[in-house]
Amino acid sequence: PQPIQLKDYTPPAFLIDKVDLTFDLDEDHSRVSSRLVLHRNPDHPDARAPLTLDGKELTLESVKLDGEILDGSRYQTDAESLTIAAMPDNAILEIVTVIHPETNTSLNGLYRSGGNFYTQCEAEGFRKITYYLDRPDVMARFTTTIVADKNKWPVLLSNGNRVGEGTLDRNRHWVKWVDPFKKPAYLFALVGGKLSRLADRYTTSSGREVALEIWVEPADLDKCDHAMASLKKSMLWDEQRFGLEYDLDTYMIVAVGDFNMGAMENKGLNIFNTKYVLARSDTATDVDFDGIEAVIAHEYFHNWTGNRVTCRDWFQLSLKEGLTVFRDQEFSADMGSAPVQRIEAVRTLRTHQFAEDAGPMAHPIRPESYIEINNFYTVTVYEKGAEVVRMYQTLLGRDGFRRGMDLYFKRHDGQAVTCDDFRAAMADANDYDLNQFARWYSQAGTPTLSVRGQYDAAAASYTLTVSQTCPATPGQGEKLPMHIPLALGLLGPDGADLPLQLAGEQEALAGTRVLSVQEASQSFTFINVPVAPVPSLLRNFSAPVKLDFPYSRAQLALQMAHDSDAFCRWEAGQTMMLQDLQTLIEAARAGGELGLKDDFVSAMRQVLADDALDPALVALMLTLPAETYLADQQSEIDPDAIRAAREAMKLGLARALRSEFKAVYSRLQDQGAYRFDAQSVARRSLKNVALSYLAELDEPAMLELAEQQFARADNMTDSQAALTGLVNWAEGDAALAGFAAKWAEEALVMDKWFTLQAISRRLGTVAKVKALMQHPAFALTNPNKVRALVGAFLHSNLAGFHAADGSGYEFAADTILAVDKLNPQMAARLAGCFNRWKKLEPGRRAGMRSALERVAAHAGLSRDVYEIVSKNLQ
Ligand code: B3K
Ligand code: ZN
Repeated sequence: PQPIQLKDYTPPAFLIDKVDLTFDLDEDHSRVSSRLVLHRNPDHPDARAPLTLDGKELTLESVKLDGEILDGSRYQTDAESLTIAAMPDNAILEIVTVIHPETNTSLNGLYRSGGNFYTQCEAEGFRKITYYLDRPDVMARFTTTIVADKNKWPVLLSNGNRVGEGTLDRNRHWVKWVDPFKKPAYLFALVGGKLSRLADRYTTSSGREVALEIWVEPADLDKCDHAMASLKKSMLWDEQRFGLEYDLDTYMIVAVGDFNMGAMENKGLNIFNTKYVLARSDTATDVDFDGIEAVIAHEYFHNWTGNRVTCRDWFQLSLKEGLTVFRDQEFSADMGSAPVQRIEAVRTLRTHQFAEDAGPMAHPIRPESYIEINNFYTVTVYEKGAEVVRMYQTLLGRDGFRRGMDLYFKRHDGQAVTCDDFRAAMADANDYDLNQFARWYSQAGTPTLSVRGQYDAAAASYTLTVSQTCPATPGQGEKLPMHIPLALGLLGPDGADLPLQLAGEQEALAGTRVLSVQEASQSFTFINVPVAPVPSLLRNFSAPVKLDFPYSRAQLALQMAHDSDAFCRWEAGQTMMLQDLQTLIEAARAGGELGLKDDFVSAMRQVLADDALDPALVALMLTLPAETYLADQQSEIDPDAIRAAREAMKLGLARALRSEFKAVYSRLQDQGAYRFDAQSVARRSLKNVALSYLAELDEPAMLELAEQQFARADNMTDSQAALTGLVNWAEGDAALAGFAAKWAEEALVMDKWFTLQAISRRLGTVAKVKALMQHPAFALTNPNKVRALVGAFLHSNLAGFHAADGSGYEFAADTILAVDKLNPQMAARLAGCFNRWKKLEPGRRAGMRSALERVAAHAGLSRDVYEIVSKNLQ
């Protein structure tokens, strides 16, 4: 397969004004009739260019041009397209194709799930429905008529407004939908089936009445309230923060159990993974509730950032995704605790995106080439993309950012545009030079910011020297300096913020300020600094970089206890924790003692005793970094040493702070029934972190705590936390069995049951995972199940996956190949488990290499998996 290049972009030869679709849905095939009104694009360089429509896995029945049936000599087809060479400048093209949703296991295009019909068209799924110009810069007005059996598929939905319905012979009925907004094909959606609806209403700030509908399988109707509440909050927030209102009379969300990702922002008809809609306190955890709120918001926000203004081509994906993730992060910060949200976002970025940036798939947030676009829905495009958007706001201020957004919509509403258009709107609205900032879009890799401080007591000045470097990434050896906002404060000996005054400034300002770092190396001098300060750097994580500053242990402890910036406070703890984990990893490799340092233990004790701190922040400060993140800090990865070190730290803290953890655990026992609000969530999170430490102690009394919590819990957060503590011990078996019996009918709860075992240090072995794949609740065709069991094992169980005998690698290769036959997108996600292979110790490295080579050599590999394994082997 040949890569597609950004530099090869050309405008489409034709544009489509209007498309009328008729779907005739049935059990063993479906027929799609399409009528396109097209005209030649004056912006295309060749005024006589042929019309080439995209199409895949379609059975063509007929082609009509301006009313005349074309015989086979007038057009050509191949596996991916239909071409008509002699095309008038204006034309009406009618095409009939037959497709097979009932055998479509890729979950891309039109497919079946639980008897119902659903679509997924982003990025290039529409071409599996009918021949079309399946590219985001072709925007058309869609009309959709759906015909189907009345009893089997009573509910028929598509984008826009329902304008008609009726009955036909043979017990069939039809429904017609018109979407008044022009849109690219990737935003098309259709749903047909037996579904129940939760209905509500919303009145926009300008008085538009919007009908809100959440459609689910009838048995799930009692799990939609949180999603509906989240939708209403999102609608209000976007009006208040960005002045953006909803624009149709109906907003529909449909939940489906077979879905490749989280959710999809189709115009007026979002289709969601059930995981991001369904929640009841006994089936969903606090993390699930948060996730639903965030994903509902994300898809809703896409209506403006993505749908009203869309991408010119798929290289611009971060234009809509980075921006929309930033918007959902800001929303979540306003709904709950802003510092907690920020720290969690940073943790995700560091654990997953920094790893991507350091591996064979490293790419800038605007990639320059791809083989399969679905492989580029990445943490880089999404989460690093959101960090880049956040940096505009950090540099321009909230009001400046809003001015930029307003100008962006004023200029580009209804258009398909590029990341440069967004940057230009930000620059022009604020008269701010963002030329150097463009490098964030073109350079891959995580920059390191090295900062050194020099205090001059005689001059009462403090000079920070800031230098930046960025490691080479595949295909990008040379890197130029980036434009980096560095937010900082200076702490006095008591940990309080000192006033900040740069040389040349008239006044000192209290608190945080943002330095604009643009050179490879540059200095900033603060004056009137009365004492040698401790710099509080990269406040609120003001840029997606690695920070290098030689903090002493005492300075870290001071920041942990006093920094006014919650992120820096957490970060200081993480830095100390990482230093000590590194020492433990080295000791484990050398077969030495695995003891904890006293200053670390007392700093942690102080955190635990600090009643003034938000319990959620305390919980985060006590949470150890993931094994995979520790792996990424090593020059050569030894999975067993990493696991041993991490467990030694957990057990060491549990022993040293046993009574503190017990006290916290008892203090935070819930009074009364479950509530989902920031305060209750925070209390539960700290209580359950305390339990997770106590459950490390090999003491019957501690396991009893977990058993009691498991038996009494009235909510899934507490139930899952207790079970997590138990599964590492033999005592967990009974609990696991009870859990499976109780929740056999709840697919999303069974996913948790699979994951717990996949990542358990006791159960998470290759043999156990293989056995679980035979469980009746498991299905290789269902992405949630594959992610819950196989994905969790390959991606989150470092020592299990990297079993020294190589069995994990053989299992990964076999499973990737099996899934690839069914669902290439899903298989490619699993194949990412090899991305670290070059950094493993030599024995495992050889095992990974041969598994990778076996996958690469397999005949009939999808483009998706081919791209991942070939880039790994380069
Ligand atoms: N835009 C979709 C993702 C589509 C993924 C295609 N493989 C969901 C989202 O980001 O909101
Ligand atoms: Zn998105």
